[in-house]
Amino acid sequence: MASIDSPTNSINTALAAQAAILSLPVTEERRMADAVRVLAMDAVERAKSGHPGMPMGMADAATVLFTRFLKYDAADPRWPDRDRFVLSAGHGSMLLYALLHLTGHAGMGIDELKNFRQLHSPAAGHPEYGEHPAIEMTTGPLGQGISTAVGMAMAERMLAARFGKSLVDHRTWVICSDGDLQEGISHEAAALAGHLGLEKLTVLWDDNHISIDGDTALSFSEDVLKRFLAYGWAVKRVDGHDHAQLAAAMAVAQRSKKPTIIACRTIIGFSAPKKAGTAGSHGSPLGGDELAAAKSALGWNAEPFTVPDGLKTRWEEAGRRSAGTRRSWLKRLAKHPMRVDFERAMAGKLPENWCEPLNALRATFAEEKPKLGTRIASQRALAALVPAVPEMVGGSADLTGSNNTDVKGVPAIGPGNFNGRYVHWGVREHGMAAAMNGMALHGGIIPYSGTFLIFADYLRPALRLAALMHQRVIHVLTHDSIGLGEDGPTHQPVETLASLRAIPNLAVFRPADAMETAECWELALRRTEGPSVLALSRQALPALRDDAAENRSARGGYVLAEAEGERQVTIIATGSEVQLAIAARETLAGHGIQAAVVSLPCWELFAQQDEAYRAATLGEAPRIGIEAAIGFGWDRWLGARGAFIGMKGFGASAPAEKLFEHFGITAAAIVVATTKLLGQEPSK
Ligand SMILES: Cc1ncc(C[n+]2csc(CCOP(=O)(O)OP(=O)(O)O)c2C)c(N)n1
Ligand SMILES: [Mg+2]
Repeated sequence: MASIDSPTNSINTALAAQAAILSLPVTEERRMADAVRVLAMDAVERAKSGHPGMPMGMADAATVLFTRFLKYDAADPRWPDRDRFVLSAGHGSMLLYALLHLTGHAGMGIDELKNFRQLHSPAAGHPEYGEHPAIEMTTGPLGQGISTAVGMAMAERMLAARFGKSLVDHRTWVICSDGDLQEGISHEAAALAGHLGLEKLTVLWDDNHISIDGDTALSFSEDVLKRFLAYGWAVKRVDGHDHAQLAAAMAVAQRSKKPTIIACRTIIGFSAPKKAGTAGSHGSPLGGDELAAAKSALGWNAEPFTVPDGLKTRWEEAGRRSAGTRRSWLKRLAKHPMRVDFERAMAGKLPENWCEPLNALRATFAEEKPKLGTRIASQRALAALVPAVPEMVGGSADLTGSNNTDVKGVPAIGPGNFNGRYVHWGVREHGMAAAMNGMALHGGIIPYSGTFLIFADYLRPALRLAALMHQRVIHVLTHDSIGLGEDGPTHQPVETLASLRAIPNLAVFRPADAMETAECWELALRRTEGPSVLALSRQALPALRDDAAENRSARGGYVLAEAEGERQVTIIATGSEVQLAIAARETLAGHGIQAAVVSLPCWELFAQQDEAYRAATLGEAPRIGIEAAIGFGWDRWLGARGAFIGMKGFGASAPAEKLFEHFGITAAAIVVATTKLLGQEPSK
């Protein structure tokens, strides 16, 4: 298809190229691709919204992949050794739904396609994880899919190293678009994939030269394949409508010793006589006339939402292509000495007695009452957990020594070596978080990360997706306030906690001492329904607890120190400020004011407690909140008669103690605020 590559890339060139392709003899496989095209056109037309262009353009590549290369069995979409397929360009969701329908997956019948984009349909606007078992992940935010796939490919290599090739030997395939490759996250992830040599990862790039604003030349002029070559990838360029070329390139990718990207030069909206090759086909229905003309150009006569029997049969055969491979795998699994461990790991179940070493550590903390930065306490927790939970894989975005995420004797993976349980992610927070999602989605791995809390902003979109997809990923985010000191306001989070607490289904833990840190680690690991953040201090914090019997953080908040007698005030604090609340309580008692201190390490868990528990914990006395962060969200706990002590703007560069003084986040400030709130001078 030389003509389409003319530098002008005009609509005329695209239409001429399209006419040339359409004049070729029609093969059965082309017909199979046409079935994908027309289902996409029909569903978008019926929904009166959606993105027909991408499925129409990539139908050929996807058909070659799903009929000749992808290892899957429509009868069991969760088969652990299936190839993973990620539709990174999630707007092209109808491509995926059409493929699942045609290959005979249960739960994606023609009625589901007719309900594309309607409430409760598994065929949602963008692919949503959990809506159908064959949807490997939620996509739509461009760049996330390809980057998450890197994590899936890493997980495959690491599990193959642990369980052997007879149980784990599959590939990861991605279809991505121009937008995916423009997004920075994909650069991070692709660089890492090249560095690690993830040879079983293949990306099919829908190189259609079109995005929403028009020709990609408006903003996209680098030589993408040269860039990937420089990352250490194998690269290929094919006519994305030529099945033989596509198949040859995929076969080469299967043998490659490097990750492979195949630029599939396509025509967006292929077959639409007016809209093909234009942004007009990207994100809206073709319209009745154009749709009819597209079908006629393809020689497609069937009624809407109907696929001629012969074609449907061929597709269903493709959906069963690997059924025998799956049966052999099941036999191998049944006899495998590691079967029980493999099944447990893939099911996300923790090993028996996994918590014992952590309980022992908590007993030690109760006994020794160590004064530790909670990041150091976290490292002690990891030293107890990581040997006990073989699925845990740690890492840091180049801050291992600061995040304290490493465990002695636990090796890191590296290029070509996946026999390790630690990842040096490099300074790639966003890519790290997406790849961690991929590891969790793949199954068999519980990933935890490290970076500074402030750089949560560099990974937020992936964290948000983890929350949306209910994935257990754990982010160890240290240096959690002005308490980090001299590095100054660029490094001091002030709004970060509030912004993370605003993400639904994310648990944000901010433990106050070593004991709470160990408790929060236990809770994060038990939390199978979503991601957790551990916000940890750089500075050392005194031990506030000497009881280890109960995990008191489990209720999200609890009375750490009750008032002597009737409560006159309740001081609520998190993390490093709980010690200030305790100090203020003592001073206030000296003034004859009886204060209770509530530690609130996890708002989300506290909010889930019953009303009676929350009411009893928070009490009826006036409340003071203290946290070295902005007060956004605190009114939720403080009630009408509350006061908040915290940050009002950015921090500054100075030793930590000076900063707490300077910003008035002190025990003395709590005392002043209390007396003001109670309308009384402290009695002498
Ligand atoms: C992070 C992100 N930014 C913006 C969008 C909105 N959006 C959806 S598709 C698209 C670009 C379309 O171009 P391309 O990726 O080449 O897809 P094609 O039109 O070729 O199917 C944009 C900007 C998005 N989905 N994700
Ligand atoms: Mg494009």
